[in-house]
Amino acid sequence: MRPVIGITSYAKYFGEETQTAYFAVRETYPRAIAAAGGAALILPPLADGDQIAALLGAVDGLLFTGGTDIDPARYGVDRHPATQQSDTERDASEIALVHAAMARDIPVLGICRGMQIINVALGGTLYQDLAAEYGAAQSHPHGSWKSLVHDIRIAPDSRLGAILGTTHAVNSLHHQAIRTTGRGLRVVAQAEDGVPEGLEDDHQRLLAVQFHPEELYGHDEGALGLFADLVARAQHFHAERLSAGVGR
Ligand SMILES: [Mn+2]
Repeated sequence: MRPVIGITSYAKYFGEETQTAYFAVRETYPRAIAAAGGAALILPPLADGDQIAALLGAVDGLLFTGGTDIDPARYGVDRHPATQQSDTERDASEIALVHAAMARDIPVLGICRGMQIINVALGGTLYQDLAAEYGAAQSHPHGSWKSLVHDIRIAPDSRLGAILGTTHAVNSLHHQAIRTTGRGLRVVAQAEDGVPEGLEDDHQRLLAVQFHPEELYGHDEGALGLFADLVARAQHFHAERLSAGVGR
């Protein structure tokens, strides 16, 4: 049976509607999970702890998606003018989800903002704007989802390295990046200018990337491999939970 992968969504306003948001996610995320052999379940960004506990009983893995910048108050710094408007409900919900997932050893994949929220949830910090605060040598905020804008170099002893090899061409649609890493996390991939592009934990529960494999999986085996890896870890987690008699 396909493992169930919970996918984080966010409030989005469509067209003329400015009073009532929809909880939405780009279709590429659930499509990539389905293509990799999983079953996608879209989760609302509701922060309540009891709901999160119940939802995590229903999923075998979690995918933290891309989106707007995290409120810099979450990592204890003043807001830079280039930082986008915050979604404080989403921040709170996803940080609680990270903590709950880590406590339960639930397999996690983070993408773009997803990598950043994992890092911030575990006490790490971010560059709020690469151009202003890092002096990046490369253009990371590139407008096109499908363009392979820069290479990343990947640690050969990492899980990411086993999936992608030691170098991989990626798209790049971010103006923020990891500055200091959170507890138990390691940067396992960097762009040529040193900007962190991959993150893992010490226990192989958690893998995250700064680029967008969900836009590339159709023609990039490595990108599909990231979702297949999450699905495989989720399958393993599900089997372990069954054998422990916990069920869903
Ligand atoms: Mn980049």
